[in-house]
Amino acid sequence: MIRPAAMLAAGLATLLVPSRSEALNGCLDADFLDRTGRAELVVANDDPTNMFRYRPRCATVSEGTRIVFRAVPTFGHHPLYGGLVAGGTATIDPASPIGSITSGTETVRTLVDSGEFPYFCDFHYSQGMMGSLRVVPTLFGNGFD
Ligand SMILES: [Cu+2]
Repeated sequence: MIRPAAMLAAGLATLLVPSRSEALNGCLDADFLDRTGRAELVVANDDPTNMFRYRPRCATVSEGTRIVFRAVPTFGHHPLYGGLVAGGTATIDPASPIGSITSGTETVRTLVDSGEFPYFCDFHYSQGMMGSLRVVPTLFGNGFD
């Protein structure tokens, strides 16, 4: 998967924002929805026009946010893992707080520590079924609802 435009954008981001230089699982800086300051965020493949797409795909949340992962129809059809997709290869990150979700329709993970945590569907990542969550300290959150 060669995406020159994305690679160029990532390169520019490196110059401008050294601490957030890489586009993990296709999430460029501009792709991240600000969902900081909320207790909970739902991530689901519930787009009727594309069931291989997570909504939201890329989001920023505050430390301690409960992430509700939902699968349609089940995680048996869309096994989700914390980890990185790079160069067309998916690699599970055993240290990811997202872990693995391989059955049922809903699982909650609480993201306690700051960092970026990419995730993917093991069956469909090559079709773009992947995303990333950035967790930031609560102090930096804004727009508390
Ligand atoms: Cu899938």
